[in-house]
Amino acid sequence: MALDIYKINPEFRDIMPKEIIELEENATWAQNQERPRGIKELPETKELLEEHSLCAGCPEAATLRYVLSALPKPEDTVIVNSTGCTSLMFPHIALHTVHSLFGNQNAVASGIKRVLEWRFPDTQKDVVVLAGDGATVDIGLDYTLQSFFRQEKITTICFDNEVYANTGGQESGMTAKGQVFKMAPTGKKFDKVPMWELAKTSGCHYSVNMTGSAPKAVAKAVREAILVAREIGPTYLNIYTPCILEIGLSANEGLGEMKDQDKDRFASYKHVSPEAEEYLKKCKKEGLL
Ligand SMILES: Cc1ncc(C[n+]2csc(CCOP(=O)(O)OP(=O)(O)O)c2C)c(N)n1
Ligand code: SF4
Ligand SMILES: [Mg+2]
Repeated sequence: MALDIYKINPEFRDIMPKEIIELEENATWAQNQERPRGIKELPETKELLEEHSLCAGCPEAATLRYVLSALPKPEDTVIVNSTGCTSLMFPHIALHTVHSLFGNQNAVASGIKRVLEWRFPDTQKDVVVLAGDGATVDIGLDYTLQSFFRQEKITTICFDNEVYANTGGQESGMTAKGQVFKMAPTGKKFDKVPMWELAKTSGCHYSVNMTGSAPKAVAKAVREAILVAREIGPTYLNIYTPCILEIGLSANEGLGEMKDQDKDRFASYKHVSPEAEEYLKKCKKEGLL
């Protein structure tokens, strides 16, 4: 049983911190366990991420919670991260995570996926990359695309805040044309790279562009992307999680910004290959979706 990974040794139970006991007793784990798992359970169950050191109200933190709540099999999932604001949450996630050198995340994830398939041929292990736009589309673009070209069975999630936030506001390929940042004072000179389209052209079987405004929509995309990656090939999610600090919004304004962009630059884009579509129908019949 995969959940045994988190069973506390009875001899140590009375000295365990309350948080660890709660994690064993109240977290939602895989779908086929007694307790159901999904976005609806999020308000009532122990979360896999409860604390973080991001700015108050940062949409990345809320969206990561939705992502974690939607993993089909969290105890058998490895999440690969890269340096950036997202990496400030990773030490607090109660799952297997790997921090890779900035930009290398898709190469590292590809290796991990291959080794896991070889080491655990009878267990489904999901490998998910979660990194910022600077890591995914700028400095790591080569590795991102190569993993798509090679049809690595991994899911790549880009938290697109359209800036190098963690290093104080440089423009990235995902920054919108004309945008001025502290360290891009003359404004971006060319258009935002449509990474979701590039993902499709480069071999992704499932590619979505969306914002983090709607928890259920994020959860659905995450689950579909991971299931397709298991059986068919690489999948990509581009999720707008604005850096409220760099665009001058206050802590309670991130959601409104995402909602505004749902109708504008992040109006929903979804590509599903014919093979992936067939497979998702099968998953639905089997109750995996
Ligand atoms: C190899 C390497 N190059 C550069 C850096 C510096 N660095 C740290 S975070 C970061 C920006 C991250 O931007 P992004 O991936 O968009 O994530 P965000 O902080 O915006 O969430 C950079 C350039 C580093 N840590 N390691
Ligand atoms: S700098 Fe921006 S992306 Fe980073 S934690 Fe703060 S609001 Fe979030
Ligand atoms: Mg960024």
